[in-house]
Amino acid sequence: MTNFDDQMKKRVTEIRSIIEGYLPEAEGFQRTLLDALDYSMLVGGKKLRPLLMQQTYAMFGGTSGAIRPFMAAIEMIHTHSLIHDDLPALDNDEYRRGKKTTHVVYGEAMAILAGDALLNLAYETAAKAFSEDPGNPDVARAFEILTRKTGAYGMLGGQSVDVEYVGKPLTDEQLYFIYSMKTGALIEASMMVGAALAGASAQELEQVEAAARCIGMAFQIQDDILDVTGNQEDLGKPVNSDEKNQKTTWVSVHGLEQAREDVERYSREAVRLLRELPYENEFLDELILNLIHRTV
Ligand code: GRG
Repeated sequence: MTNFDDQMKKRVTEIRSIIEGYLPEAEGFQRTLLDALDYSMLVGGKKLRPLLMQQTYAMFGGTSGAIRPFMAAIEMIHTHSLIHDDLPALDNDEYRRGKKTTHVVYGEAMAILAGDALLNLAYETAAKAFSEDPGNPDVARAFEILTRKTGAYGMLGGQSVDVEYVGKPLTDEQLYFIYSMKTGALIEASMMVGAALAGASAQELEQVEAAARCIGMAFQIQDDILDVTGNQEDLGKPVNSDEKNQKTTWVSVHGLEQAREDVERYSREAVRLLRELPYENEFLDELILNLIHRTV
């Protein structure tokens, strides 16, 4: 195992325990809802977004515990999006993170409610950062970024266009819009929250946003590639889902070879943009470049 793999394992384990600390006990009359919520959060996943947030925060010299509730919150928002994305009304998928999806285990109505509850819990959790670091104006800056990038001008905006154009051709501009919003926005939020909370300037935040957008593009294009070339056992979710759902993807428009080149180009561009900043984080650079070859 390389030094990078070792560090990665250690950090993901640490992130899992941070997240667990913010999850509610499944008790009370609403126990089934809380159970569904815990199931979805604890079932697996790479924890990439909290990791990117933590590493960007560290790169900008952040040291406060206020990053922890934000790390848990971004994973809650991400998991909410997966629960809802898997629903019969959207992708209708039965497996996610190697386990049955939330609607298969708990029923469709409970999965809708668990997704909604998780989104609310995310903001409730992020708000705890205000008491972790009282009087720090960067907490409010980070909070605003998190809320904006998740909604109609971020992830949900992108997803809405994705849904609207099912089975229809897309222009390059529309495809870029969908990818940079539905997938890119949460990665932008992760890294920008880290940078903002550590006191980054407006100009530095823009640079982080541009780098994160490239990571988001690379990540989604690789997701398209794996949907065609991967297998369910490794991915923990069904393959050929895009074809089944009549989705126009980067691979269906540009072909596999071009898609692979674009993943590499976007990833290298992200690292180049980060290296222009007067800070350094070797682990973060390596993490981004490793995503080019990810198989899960
Ligand atoms: C509110 C009805 C309703 C729907 C929300 C916004 C949304 C649906 C879905 C988000 C869009 C989405 C699922 C984009 C795909 C992004 C992506 C590649 C997710 C997989 O992320 P990984 O690989 O997953 O990091 P793990 O399981 O490792 O956390």
